[in-house]
Amino acid sequence: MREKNIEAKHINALIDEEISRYWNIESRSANSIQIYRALSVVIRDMLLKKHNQFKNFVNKNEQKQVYYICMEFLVGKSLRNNLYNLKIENETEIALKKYNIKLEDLYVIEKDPGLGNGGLGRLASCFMDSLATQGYPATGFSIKYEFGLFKQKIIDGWQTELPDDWLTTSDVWLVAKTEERVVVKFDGKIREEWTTSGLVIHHDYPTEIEAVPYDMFISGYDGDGVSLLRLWESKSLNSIDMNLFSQGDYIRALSEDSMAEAISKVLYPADNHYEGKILRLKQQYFLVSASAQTIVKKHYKKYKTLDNLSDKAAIHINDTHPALIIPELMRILMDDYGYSWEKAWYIVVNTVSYTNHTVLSEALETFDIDIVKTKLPRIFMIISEINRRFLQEAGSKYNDFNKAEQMSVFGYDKINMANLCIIGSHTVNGVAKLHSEILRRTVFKKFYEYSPYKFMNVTNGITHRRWLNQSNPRLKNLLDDLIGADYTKHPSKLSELKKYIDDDVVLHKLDEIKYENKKLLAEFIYNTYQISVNTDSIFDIQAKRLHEYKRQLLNALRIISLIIDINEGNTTHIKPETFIFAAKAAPGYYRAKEIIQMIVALSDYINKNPNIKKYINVVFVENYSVSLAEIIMPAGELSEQISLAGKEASGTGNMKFMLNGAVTIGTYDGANVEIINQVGEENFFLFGLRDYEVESLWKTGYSSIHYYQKSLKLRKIIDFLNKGIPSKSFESISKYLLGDSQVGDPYMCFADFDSYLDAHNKASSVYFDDKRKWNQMSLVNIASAGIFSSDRTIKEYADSIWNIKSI
Ligand code: H2P
Repeated sequence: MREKNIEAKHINALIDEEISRYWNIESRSANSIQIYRALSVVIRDMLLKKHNQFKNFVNKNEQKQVYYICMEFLVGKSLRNNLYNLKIENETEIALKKYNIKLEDLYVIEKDPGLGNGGLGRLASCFMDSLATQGYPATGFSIKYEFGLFKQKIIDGWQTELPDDWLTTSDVWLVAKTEERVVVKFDGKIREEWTTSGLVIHHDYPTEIEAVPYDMFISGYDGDGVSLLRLWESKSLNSIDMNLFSQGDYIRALSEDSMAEAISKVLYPADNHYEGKILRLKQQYFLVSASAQTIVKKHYKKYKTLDNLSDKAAIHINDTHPALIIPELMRILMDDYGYSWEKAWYIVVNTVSYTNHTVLSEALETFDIDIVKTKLPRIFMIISEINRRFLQEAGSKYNDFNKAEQMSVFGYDKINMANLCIIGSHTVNGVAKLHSEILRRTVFKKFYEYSPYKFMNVTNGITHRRWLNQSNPRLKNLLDDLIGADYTKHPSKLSELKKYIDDDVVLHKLDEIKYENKKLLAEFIYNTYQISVNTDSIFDIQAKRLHEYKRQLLNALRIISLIIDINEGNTTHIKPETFIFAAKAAPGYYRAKEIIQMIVALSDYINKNPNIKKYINVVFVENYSVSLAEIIMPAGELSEQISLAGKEASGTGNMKFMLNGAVTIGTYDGANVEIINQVGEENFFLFGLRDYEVESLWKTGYSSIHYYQKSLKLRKIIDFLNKGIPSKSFESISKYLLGDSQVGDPYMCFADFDSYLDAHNKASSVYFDDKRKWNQMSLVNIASAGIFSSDRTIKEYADSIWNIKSI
């Protein structure tokens, strides 16, 4: 179903009207930016209208809806996605002829809103698409960071961070709803008083900040659903101190203003240590308070009670970042609506659910007790009471208060947000089977023993409509021809491709498509970096956040080993291979930045050495983003998913690559495990330790030196690093690997090195000696990817966690 009755001439009329209204000119003389803005406004308003109809229907039927709260939403560009989902790309392309411009020219104008670090934020955005497409009523809440995550530029080999001013073009997708702003309060003192009507809490709030909503609409594909993403902007309420201003002290008069507005300035990079981060705490409370107030107000207005909140609203907290919504809802219910603790608690727990996305201790957020106490005194009081009651209950149940204490929200001087989330939610889920099992077995063991019924798994997914249909049009066309376009809404139908497993024509076509996509990526690389890559080589890609556990370093060590072999003339086993990396490192994460520096140095070295470049090449693509991923994924042949087993919660890049026909080289980790289940071990290059082997190796004492001494290759690699690439020494990395003051090689690259090389050898012998088999492997991967569509993921959340129905 195409968007009803939209023809090119309607689109023209609407664009013309916008152009004349905004710029008071004839559309024929408008430039491409004006046309981009006008068209985007036209589409945005179409979605707004459609969303209103959808909302009215949901309201009329008193349907339950989900509120997805997340500090990150990596939405990617909107124009193409919306035109595609509304099925009016062709009509728009025709309409644009009038202005002598192509859609592609408009797509490049739009800037990627970088409102996320990586998988977490992109997952949230895929969910908005799948919710809308399947007709589930949904609102996402986040912050309108003025500068999303930084723009990455490599200067002299080192990652440099620049501000990312995405709003200069993408602001057009936002609709300000100033009239729906709310006030968020910080600081102050609390005074309790017993009166005849019970305990009364007096509270003064010296700091009041306004949260102004900006709405973005995310279309569903071929249906009536439209998701709403509401982004909050912080504004100072007392934006100017008139006293100071009139005394001529302009700067001080404005300083409160800029402090308040700092809340929605930038997105915190992942992997920064959060302790003591007052701004981060303020951002989190700002998001949840504004969102909770809105949800409650809307509900109360409609139902005149909050007793049935959990019947009509499912509030999902994505990772611990929005954990404060639990005490905030308690505050609103008790202080603003007069609920008793017991009744309020019942409502809150039955409304809230929580997803955990990591087992890494540094990412399991904690906040200093003192900071929370000063900044959010009432919230602190409520958290303390939640904890007191919980420990009381658990202590009595166990008849052991010390045992209960192990689940406390409070550490020595910290508040443990994950514990708060588990206590205050009705369901807790991990994001892949293995991850959920590890949560139950290790990180959340005590809680699992206490309330096993709360824990479940929902394996992540990606929207194949963006990651295949839109970003890989050649593959989409082939699939449409072979199996029909039904898979677009019913991704499990991708499996029908399997019947072509022995069809040489189809296998050849898949090969051609991959080659064309590789050419596009090669062109991009050449145009951007003047590096030419061999399109007949295997494209081996690792694209994800840079983190030690994801082991870009392991990949780089293999590259060094190949360079050493080539330099020694030992080339019989070496096949043409292009290594492509794309990754941002958190600005304060020195080791990650050093690994980028090393990869860039390898790239420079190879590009100056024709003898090495004959065989292999390395490219580091800067500023990884959703849009870049859309060029990279379709071109991937070997997908590097090589985290240390037990560390990657799920991964979603692994799903995007397989959907586009790449074969994975990977460890038994995260969703890789489920990919193997789908494709079979024969269509996956598996290597490395299993998670339980990693655990037991830690327990018995991991010694990288042991592997180093046994392996001539590793010894040569360390010599190479110490000598320098070509003159810059990477001795600090060799020290890191061998152990200096700490345990060497904490993510066990050495332990997995030999098996990693074996897996690569297997991959290259299939690719270069039996291309037909490789193409079959690729086909099986595409055909098995349906289960990793976020449509399936969302259906599981809807049925088993949120209990919401699609319209
Ligand atoms: C994280 C996890 C991934 C997971 C993703 C979404 C935090 O993303 O590490 O394993 O797939 O959430 O659940 P990332 O590392 O890409 O930032």
